Amino acid sequence: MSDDPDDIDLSALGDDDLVAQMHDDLYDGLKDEIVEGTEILLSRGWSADRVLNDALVEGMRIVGIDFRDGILFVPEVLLSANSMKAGMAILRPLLAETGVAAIGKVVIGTVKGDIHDIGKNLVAMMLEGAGFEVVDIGINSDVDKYLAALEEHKPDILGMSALLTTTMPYMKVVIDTMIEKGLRDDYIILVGGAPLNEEFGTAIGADGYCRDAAVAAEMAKSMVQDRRAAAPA
Ligand code: B1M
Repeated sequence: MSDDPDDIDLSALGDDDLVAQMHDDLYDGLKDEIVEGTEILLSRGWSADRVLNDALVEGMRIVGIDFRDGILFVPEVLLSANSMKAGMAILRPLLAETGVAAIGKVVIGTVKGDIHDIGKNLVAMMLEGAGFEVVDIGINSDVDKYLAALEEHKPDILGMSALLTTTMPYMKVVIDTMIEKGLRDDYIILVGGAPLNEEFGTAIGADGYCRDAAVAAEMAKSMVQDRRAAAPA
């Protein structure tokens, strides 16, 4: 806490006011305050996923609305995104704390032309929390990058993320290339991202569309189990 009299003492706020203040701080891109708020909520016994959903994801949803409406612009949203990432970095080990052997492996990346990675990172964290080993190949991933990662890591699942209506069709390019190379059926393919829906997932030939990170973790678990159960002994 600084000595500036205008500074708010976050630790003096009740839970609801602190969460509301964190939404404002995320909006204003105040990374240190988001880190502090995250730590305070955890120290008050909040679970990591409650902090994530109520304080961070909800705050980012508000940022998204004003970005859409032209009230916030790219530099401001980048500051918000960096603040969100700083909060997520504190939560990551807590969400991944399952202590069980990996139940499967996932390669995940954001598609070519798309640099949005907050949702993908969240999905990766939830998958780790569900017991998966996750190989994150990052943003702006072209088909060669996906194929190289599949070849190198031999995962059970390929996960693809897209946040733009202009980049989501690239998921089909990756799947079609896998079909051409005879690789498609070796992997479970899950897709997600705000502009997608179930119909799109089916149309491009994915095995599943995941509305959010919790759905991704559930779907990944059940699909890997089903596939193993169906495999010849
Ligand atoms: Co971007 N952006 N952005 N942006 N941005 C959106 C997506 C947009 C909807 C904003 C808006 O207009 N309302 C809009 C897209 C419109 C459209 O395509 N129809 C948009 C635009 C237009 C742009 C630019 C073109 C702006 C510009 O330059 N003029 C530009 C594009 C850059 C590029 O990619 N080439 C751009 C840039 C940026 C920033 C760099 C400033 C920043 C990204 C920072 C970063 O990610 N490191 C940014 C941000 C932050 C957003 C919004 C505000 C927030 C996205 C986010 O992080 N959401 C976003 C508005 C919005 O979505 N409300 C917006 C929080 C996150 C937890 O949710 O990503 O949906 P989400 O992930 C969820 C699910 O979708 C799902 O689970 C996640 C967790 O629950 N999921 C998966 C996601 N991926 C999955 C993969 C899976 C499974 C589930 O695999 C198995």
